[in-house]
Amino acid sequence: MKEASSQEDGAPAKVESANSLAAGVLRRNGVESWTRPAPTLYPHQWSWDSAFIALGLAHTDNRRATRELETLFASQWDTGKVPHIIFDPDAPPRSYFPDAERWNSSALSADAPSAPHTSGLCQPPVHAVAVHRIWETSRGKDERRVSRVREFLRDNYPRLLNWHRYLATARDPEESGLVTIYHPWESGTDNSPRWDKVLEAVEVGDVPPYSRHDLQHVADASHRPTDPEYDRFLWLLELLKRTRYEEAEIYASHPFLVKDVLFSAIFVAANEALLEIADVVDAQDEDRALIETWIHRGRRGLGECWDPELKLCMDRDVRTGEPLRVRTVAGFAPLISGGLDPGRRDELLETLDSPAFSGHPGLRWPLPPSTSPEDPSFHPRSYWRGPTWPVASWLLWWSLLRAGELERADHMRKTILDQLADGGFAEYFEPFTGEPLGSMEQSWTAAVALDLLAAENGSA
Ligand code: 2M8
Repeated sequence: MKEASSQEDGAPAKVESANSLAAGVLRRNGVESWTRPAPTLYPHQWSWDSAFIALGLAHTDNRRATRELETLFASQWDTGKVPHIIFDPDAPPRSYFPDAERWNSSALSADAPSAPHTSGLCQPPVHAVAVHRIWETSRGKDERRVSRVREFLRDNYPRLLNWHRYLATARDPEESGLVTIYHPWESGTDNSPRWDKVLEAVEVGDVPPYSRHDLQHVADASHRPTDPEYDRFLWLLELLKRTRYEEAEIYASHPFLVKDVLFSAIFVAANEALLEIADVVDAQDEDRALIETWIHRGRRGLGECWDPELKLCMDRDVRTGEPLRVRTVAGFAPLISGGLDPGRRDELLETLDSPAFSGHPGLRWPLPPSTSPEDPSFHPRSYWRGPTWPVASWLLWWSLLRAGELERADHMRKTILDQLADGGFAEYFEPFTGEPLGSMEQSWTAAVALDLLAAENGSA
C-alpha cells in the first residue's frame, strides 16, 4: 500500500489511490452480503469485524455497509446476543476450527437461530458506532439516500437496543457497569496476557480431539496462540456447551468470568452512538433514559477499575474480585468510554506517551503495542501479546478525537496511515521492525484505513 502515505500533505491522488487499495481488499474478501475478515484464515462472518467493515464501507459503498450489518443481525439470538461467528455453509470444509458442529449451538439452545449456525459467544459491541457512521456519511447526500439510511436506522434500532439490553443485564447482573465475558475470544484480544492468571487456574479436562486449521494460514506458528492456550480455549467451549449456553448457569458454574474493561468501554461509546440513533428514529423517552443509565453506570464502573500505580484501567476476575494487573492497550479503556475529568485524561495520555507504550524508543512507529514492551508477558510477534493492531490504534485515535485531543489524534492518524503505507493491510505488526504479521489482507485493517483516509478529506 505504498501510495497510502499521508506524510506529504495535500496529495489527493495518493489518498485516492490508498482508498481504492483498501476498497479492493474489502471487495476481494466480500461474499454476497457480508465480508470475510481475511480470505483464508477467517472464512466466516465475525461480529466486531463486520462492525468495523461496515464503518469503512460507509465511506465507499453505503448500501453494502448496511447489508453487512443486516446480515449479522439476522443471526441475533432470542436473548439479544449477537453471536461472534456466523458460519458460512459454503465455506470450504475444514477451513476453520472450531466449526459449527463443535459449537452445536442451535441443537443445544432454543435461543440460537437454526440457520445459518453460529458460535455461542459474542464480541465487543462496535455495531452502534458503525450504524452511526453510516448515518453520518449519508448526511448532506441526496434525499433518497438519506431516507434509505433513516429507514435502515429505524429497522435496526430495536435490534441494537436488544443487543445492548442483553449486555447490560445478562452480562452485568451486578449492575456494576462492567461487562462479564465467558471466554478470551469474547474480548477479541484472544491470547492477551490479560487472561493468563484466570486461564492458569482453569483445570483442563478431556477436550475432544481436534486439529487446528489456523496454523496453515500463517507463515509462522509463533504468530498465533499456542497449543496449550488452544486447549484451554476449547475446554471452556466444552463447559459452555454443558450449560446449553444458559446465562444463569454459566454465571453459577463457569471458571472464566471476567469483567473486561475494553469491552465495557466500547459498550459505553456504543451507547453514546445509540443515544444519537434514538434521536434520529424518535425513540421513546424511556429508551433514552435507559441508555443514559448504561452510559453513567459504565463510566462509574470503569472508574473503579483504575490502577493509580500503573495509570491504566485493569480487568477484574469476577470469581475472586481481584484485578488482573497487566499492562495492555485495554488499560486505555476510560479514554474510549469518554467523559473523563481532565486529571484522569492527562494521566492516561501520559501513560500513552510513556516508554511503556507509544513512547518506547525501539518502536518502528509510535503506536501503542497490544501489550506494553515493559510488561514481562510481552512478546513482539505473538498475536495479542505485543504486536501493534491497526484496529486498536483506530479505537484510540477515535477516542482522542472524541476527547477533543485534535492534534494528538491527527498525529496518530498520520502515523497509522504511514504504518499501513509501509506494511500493507496486515492483521497486526511487529512493533519494533514494523514487519506485517498474520493475515496480509485483513478486512478490518482496510476498513479503518478507509475511515482514517476519509478524516483526511474532512469527511469523517
Ligand atoms: C481473532 O479471533 C478468532 C477467534 O474468534 C481466532 O483467533 O480464530 C481475533 O483477533 C478477533 O478479535 C477477531 O475478531 C477474529 C477475526 O478477525 O480473529
